[in-house]
This record gives sequence, C-alpha cells and structure tokens, in this order.
Amino acid sequence: MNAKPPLIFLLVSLLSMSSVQLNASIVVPEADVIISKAKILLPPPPQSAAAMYMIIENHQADPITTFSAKSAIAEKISLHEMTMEKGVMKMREAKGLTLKAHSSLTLEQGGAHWMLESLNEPLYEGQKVPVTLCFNGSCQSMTVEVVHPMKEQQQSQGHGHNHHHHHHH
Ligand SMILES: [Cu+2]
Repeated sequence: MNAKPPLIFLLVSLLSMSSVQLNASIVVPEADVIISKAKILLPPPPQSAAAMYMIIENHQADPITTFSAKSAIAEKISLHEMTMEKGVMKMREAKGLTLKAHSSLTLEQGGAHWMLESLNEPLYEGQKVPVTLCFNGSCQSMTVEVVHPMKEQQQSQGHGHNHHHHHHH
C-alpha cells in the first residue's frame, strides 16, 4: 500500500506546527479553564449551607457539560441555578447546564452559584477554603476566601490571588 508517504508527511507537518500550537487548548483534551473572582459568602447562623461565586472561563475548543466541586468543608457541593416560579425566585440544581467553547459563566449573587451543603465546621471571615473544581471530569484545586456579605463589594475589586490558570498534561 502507499500509506507510508502520507503518514510521514502528516507527522512532519504536525511537528512543524507544534511550536506554534504548543499552548493551544486543542493539544490538551482536559479542561483549560480560568477561575476568577471566587468567593464564599459567610452564611448567617446556623451556617447550614453557604454560597460560592466565581467566574468560569472555558478556553477549550469543547463545551463544558459536567460541573462538580468538592471540599472537606462540606458534605456536598452542587451547582444551583435560580428560576422564577409563580413570581418567586427559587434555586434548584443546575442540570444540563452547558458552557460553550470560548465563553464564560458568571456565578454571582441572585444568580447561579455553587451551594456548599451540610458544612462540617463553621466558616469564618477571611478563611481560605480548599476547593476542588471539576469540569468535564478534569479537576483543579484552589483556595477560596470566605468574605462577609457586607464587605463583599470591596473584596470584589482588585485582589488577584483567586485567579488560577491550570494546564493539565
Ligand atoms: Cu443554592
């Protein structure tokens, strides 16, 4: 068969492309996701649950179709969305949520959020909570600061240390 020359040609063209494409998300099939402005709002007593907000940027060529999170601080973390039911805002688990390629999702007060359920210990202001986030099953760990709802406004300006950019190989 004459399969060899085209294969070699393909390899050569891939190699010559590699210097340009090395950092392109298409080379790495796992998540290439940037998280910014992450924060957990200090919940009122008795602190049964807490909401976590962030901006999720999907820099992959593929959509993100599964979202999950875990932390030692909570029994369970689920992604919630807000819906209007008979004039009342209600939250429910966001199932079937998709974050398109090269787009971002803003989780903010009054909208979609991560819900930290059944907290294992009381949270305190300024606490750095280790959280693992998984997108399409590819996970990254980060710490998220607990902020007081009343001081939240100042916190959201400046402060770059919640900005994480991970490449998985
Ligand atoms: Cu919720």
